[in-house]
Amino acid sequence: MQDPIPESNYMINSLTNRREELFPGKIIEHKQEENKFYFSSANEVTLLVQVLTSRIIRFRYSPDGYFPPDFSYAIDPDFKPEPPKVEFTQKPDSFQLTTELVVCIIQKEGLQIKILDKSGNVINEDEKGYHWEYDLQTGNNTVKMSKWVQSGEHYYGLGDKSCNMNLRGRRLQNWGSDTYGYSRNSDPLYKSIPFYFGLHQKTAYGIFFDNTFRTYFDFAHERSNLTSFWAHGEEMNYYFFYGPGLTEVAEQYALLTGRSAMPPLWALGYQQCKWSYYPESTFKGIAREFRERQIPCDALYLDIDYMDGFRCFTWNKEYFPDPKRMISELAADGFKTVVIIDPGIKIDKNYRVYQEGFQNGYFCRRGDGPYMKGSVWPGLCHFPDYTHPVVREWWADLFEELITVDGVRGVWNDMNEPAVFEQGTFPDDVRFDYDGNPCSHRKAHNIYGMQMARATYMGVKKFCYPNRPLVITRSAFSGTQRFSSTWTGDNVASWDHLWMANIQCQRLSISGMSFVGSDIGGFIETPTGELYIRWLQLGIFHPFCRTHSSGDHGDQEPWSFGPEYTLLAKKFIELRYRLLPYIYTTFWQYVTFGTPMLRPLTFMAQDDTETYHRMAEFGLGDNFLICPITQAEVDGRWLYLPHGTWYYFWDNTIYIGGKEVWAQAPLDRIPFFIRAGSVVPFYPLMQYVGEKEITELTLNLYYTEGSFTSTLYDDGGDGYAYEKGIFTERKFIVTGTQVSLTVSQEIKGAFEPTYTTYKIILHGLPFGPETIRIDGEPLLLDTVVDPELDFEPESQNEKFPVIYVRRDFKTLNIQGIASDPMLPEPEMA
Ligand code: MIG
Repeated sequence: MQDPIPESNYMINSLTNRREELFPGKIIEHKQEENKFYFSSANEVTLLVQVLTSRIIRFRYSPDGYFPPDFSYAIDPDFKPEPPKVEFTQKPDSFQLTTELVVCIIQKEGLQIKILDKSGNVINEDEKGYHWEYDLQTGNNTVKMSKWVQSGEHYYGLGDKSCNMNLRGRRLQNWGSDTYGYSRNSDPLYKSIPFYFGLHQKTAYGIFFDNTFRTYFDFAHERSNLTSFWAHGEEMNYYFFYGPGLTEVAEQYALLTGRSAMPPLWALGYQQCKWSYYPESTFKGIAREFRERQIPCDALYLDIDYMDGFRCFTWNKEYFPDPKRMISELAADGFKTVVIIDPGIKIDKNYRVYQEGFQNGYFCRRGDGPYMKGSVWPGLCHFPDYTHPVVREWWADLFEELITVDGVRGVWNDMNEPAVFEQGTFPDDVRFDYDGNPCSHRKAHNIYGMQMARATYMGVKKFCYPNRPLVITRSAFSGTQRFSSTWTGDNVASWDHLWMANIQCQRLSISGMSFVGSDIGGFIETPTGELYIRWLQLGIFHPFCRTHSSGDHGDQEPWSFGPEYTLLAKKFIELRYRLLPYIYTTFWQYVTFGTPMLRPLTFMAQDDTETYHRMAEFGLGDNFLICPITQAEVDGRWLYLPHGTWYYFWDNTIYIGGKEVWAQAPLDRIPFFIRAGSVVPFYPLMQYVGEKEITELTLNLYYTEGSFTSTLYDDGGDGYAYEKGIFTERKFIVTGTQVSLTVSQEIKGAFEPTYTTYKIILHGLPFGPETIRIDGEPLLLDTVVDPELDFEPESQNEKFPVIYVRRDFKTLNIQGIASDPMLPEPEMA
C-alpha cells in the first residue's frame, strides 16, 4: 500500500496531501499514582509522565485518553528500579516534577515539556511538542514530537548509520533494510535503534523513542532550530535520560534496554568466515593453514552452502558427509564451528521444519489468511512468526541436533530484516502475534530480526550449556544486545568502507551494541594487501573480530595477499590475542555497567569542544586510544589525542594530549596509544583460547606521575559461575613520583585464575629502580632481569625492568635514584 505522505516531508506537508495536524489542548485534570503522573487535556489527550529514576523519565501520550497495554520488546524485563523521590508542584501555567537531578516542567496549555538541570540550565525543551495526524488508510496516527535545538547542540547515536558521527543537520530513518554494498550516508541500513544523544554546554542527555514502526529523526535538517522525531503508528512513547556525561547517558540507556551476558572468551578471539567454505576438505584446509602458519584463530564459519538446498537445520551430505566427526576434529584443534541460519523456511512437503511450521501455524500470514510466501535462497519460503512465544520455543528447540549432536558452538542469523528477494521485505499486511498484541508488518518489521535472534539465543544457550552461547545477527532493534552480537552487513573492500566500519562500530557501541565488528577486508570485492592489513589493524580493536567475504571475489584469508602481508596479518592477530584479558575486562564493564566498549573521542573528552566534530579516534576500554589509517600509501596520520599523557604503543614515545599529534604508522603499525598510569594485562601468545594453561600473566605498567587506576576482570572465560560471583575484579592503583612508583592491588571476588605470578614490565620509568618492596618484604634487585621481548621488536623493551611478583600482592613499592643513564630518557613528542 502506498503511503500518501511523501516520506521526505514532515513538518511541511505538501498541499495536495495535506493532513490536519492535531494538538493537545489545556490540561484540565491530573492525578498521581506513585511515580506515574497523568495529565489530561480538555480534548482528551493524556500525558503519562513516569519518573523511573532520578535521571530517567518516560513520556507517553495518548490522543484519546486511552493507553493500550504497555508492551515493549526493547525494555529489559529485569529493569525494575526503585521509584525515586519526586517532588510535585503546581504553578499557574505549569506543573513541575523535581528529582534529585532534574526538573521537568509540563505546560498546562499544549503539554509542552521542558527539562532543566538543578542549576536551572535548560537541557531539553519542546517546540510544538506532541502532536499527531490521523491516517485514514491504515488507521494509525503519525505521532510527532518537535524540540528546540539548544545553542551549540550536537547529536550522536542512532545505531547503524554510515554517515558522520555528529548527526546535526541530518534526517535519518529506521526501517531495517538489506542494503548490499551500501555507501556513506545510505539510510536506512540493517538495524533500527531509535535512540540519540544531545550534547550542549558540555552537558549530555539522551532520548529513546520506543516505537517499532518506521521512525524518523530530523536533527536541525528541515529547520535549523528544530529537532523532531516521528513514527507512522503506535504511540509517542519516549524516555529521557539525563547525563550529564555522554557515557552516563549510554549507561542509562543500557540499563533500560538491557545488557549482554559475558560471551565465551573464544568469541573474542579471531574468527574466519567466507561465503562459503565447502566441501569439508576446503573447510578443514583453512583450519590446517591457520595452525601450520601459526596464525591464531578460534572460530570458523559455515555460510549457506553447508545446508541441503538452503534448508535450515539440514546438511548437504555431499559436501559434509559427517558433520559431527568434522566438527569434533576441528574442535580438537581448538576451532569452534559457527553456522548460518536464515529465517526463510523452504516450502517443501518433505522437509521436517516446513511440516512442523505449517501444521502448527508457526508461519506469518497475509492479512487475508494464507501463509506469506517470499523468495529467498531456498526458493519460495514461509517465515516463522518469532513474535509468538510458542514459535520462539519451537525455533529454539530446532537447534538441539546442530549443537548437542553435531557440536556447533555458535549461530549466525542473517537476512532477518526480514529480507525478501525482489520485494525487499514482507508486504505491509502480513500479520504478527507480537506477543499477544496482534499487528501488521508495519509495526513488527523493525523487531523481526531481534525476535529471531532472541529465539536463536534461547536455543543456542540452552543446548550449549554449561558453555556460553555465541549468536550474531544482522538486523536488530534496541535491546538486541541482550541476545546477540552483530556486524555491519555487506560492506565493500574500499578505503571508504574502512572509514565507515570505524564510524559504524563506534556508533553501534554507544547505542547499546558493543559486541560489534565489520567484515574485515570488506565483503564485496577484493582488498589489496595494504587495505586488508589496515582493516585488520582496526578490526583487532573491535569487540567482534572476523574476516568475511563473498566467494565470488577471491580469497580473503590472512595469508591471501603474499608473504609480506601474511607476516603483518599474523602480527596483528597475535596482538589481538595478547590483548584478550584487557578486551575481556572491557566487555565485563559493558556487561556490568552498560559502558560502551568503543568510545568516540567526544565520549572520552566531552569537556573539550575540539572533539565534537572528530570521529576517527576512539577509545577501547579505559586505557586505549586508537585511530585507524584509512588511506592508501601513508606512513602515519594526524590525530587528536584527548587530554592526559599517552604512550605510543610501538615505541613508548610519550605524548601530551589535548592537541593534534602526528602518529608515525607505516604499514606495520596502527596509531595506538596507552594512557599513562595504565596497567595493561597481556596473555601469553596462544593459537586459540584455552590452548595453554596460563601460569603467568604479563602486566605492562606505564609509569605516570600522579595516580591512575586500572581494572582486570577474570572468570575463566566460559560457564556461568561468574553469575554467582565466581569472578575476580582486580584494581591496580598506580602512583608515581619522580623517584618512586607504588602499585596497590585491590582484589574482589572468589575466582582462582590459573596464573600464580605476574610479570610486570615497567614502561617509562624516569628513574633507576634502587629498592623494591613487595608487601613490605624486600625483593632483591637481581630479580630485575632483561625481559624477553613481550611484544614488538621495535619497542626496545629489552631495556625495561621486569619484576616477577606473586599474583595476590597488595603493595609493590619501587624507590629509585633519578635519571639512571642506563634507561632511555622518555622522548617527548
Ligand atoms: O544474500 O549468506 O550479509 O554475510 O555471506 C546474501 C550469504 C546473504 C548476506 C550476509 C553475508 C552472507 C550472505 N548473505
